[in-house]
Amino acid sequence: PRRVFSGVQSTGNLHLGNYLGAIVKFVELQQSFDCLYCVVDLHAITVPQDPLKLKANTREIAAAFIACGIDPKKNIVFNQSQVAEHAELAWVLNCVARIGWLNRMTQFKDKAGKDRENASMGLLDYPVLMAADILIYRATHVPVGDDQKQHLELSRDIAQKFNNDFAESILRNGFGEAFFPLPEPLISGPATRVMSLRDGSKKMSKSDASDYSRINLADDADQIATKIKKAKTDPDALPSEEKGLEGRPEAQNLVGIFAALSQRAKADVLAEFGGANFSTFKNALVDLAVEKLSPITAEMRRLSADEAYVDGVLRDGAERARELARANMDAVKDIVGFLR
Ligand code: AQP
Repeated sequence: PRRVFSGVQSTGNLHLGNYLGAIVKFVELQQSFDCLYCVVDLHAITVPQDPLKLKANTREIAAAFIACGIDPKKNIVFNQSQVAEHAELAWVLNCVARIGWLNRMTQFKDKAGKDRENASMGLLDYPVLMAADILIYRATHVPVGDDQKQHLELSRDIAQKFNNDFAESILRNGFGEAFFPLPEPLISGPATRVMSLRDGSKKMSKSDASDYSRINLADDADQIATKIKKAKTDPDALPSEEKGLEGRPEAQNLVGIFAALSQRAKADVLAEFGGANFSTFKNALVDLAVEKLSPITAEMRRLSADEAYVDGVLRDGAERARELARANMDAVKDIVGFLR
């Protein structure tokens, strides 16, 4: 069966990149797949988190999922730490993955910075836990932003190596040729990598020190307008064809955002705005962004305030997730040779 899994870390400042790169896809996919959408709080603590804020951030992401249109009855919406099998499978996969594979991960290199010896073990192990998140449900499809492509490839390598290492036992236990499907990344559309509004060479990020670098889903209309109007651009007018965006990262980014928000192709947006200067285009983008994001922001605020409701959704989702996870973990135990 086709099954979707994806996660968002509960690290605060959920932004337009997370929305267009991931959450919009989550909403589309619920029509044709069984989907699990997870607030990955175990991943969040790979860098230090304030315990009180972590809980609030977990609720905020769950509220954002629902506010964006994810139906928590139709799909499974939960937070990772409530389903112990994620960490349990991660241990087994740690013994499958190779240290060299993890040392090559660019996100680890970026986040660990120069003082690598002092990064948490968890930060290095982040992609293995991500593989466990996906594989514990034997998910087949994973919608993510472009920055997660390398981690998804690693998940496939880990699944493949597990299938190879335990091939005989998998067969003996009645699972045929392979136990884990190789999960397919779903990365598509005009905004798979939304860039910082201050620097077209850096991705829009939760942790950027400048709040002007990103549009947060919690921003109000005035903040959205100010940030878009202050966004870095070059002095030229917009081109009328896509190839005119080459070498103009900021223009590329704003046109991509416009296209994604209006569900149009970039070429189509440029056919309309080619020759216009940035102030005209930015005004149109402000109107569009406010129109699309304001209802989400309002609903997110309303839901975030209702802790009992959000906690109930996550508890219910965790119960349903646990049932699937437990059956697969039992199978993994049999395959690996653990007595139970
Ligand atoms: N700029 C982006 N453009 C498109 N997609 C993005 N995603 C993140 N940033 C962009 C996608 O959002 C999903 C959830 O990501 P996450 O919870 O791992 O968030 P993150 O990548 O940690 O977010 P940041 O902003 O990048 O945090 P820091 O500042 O810690 O580096 C994923 O599918 C991701 O691809």
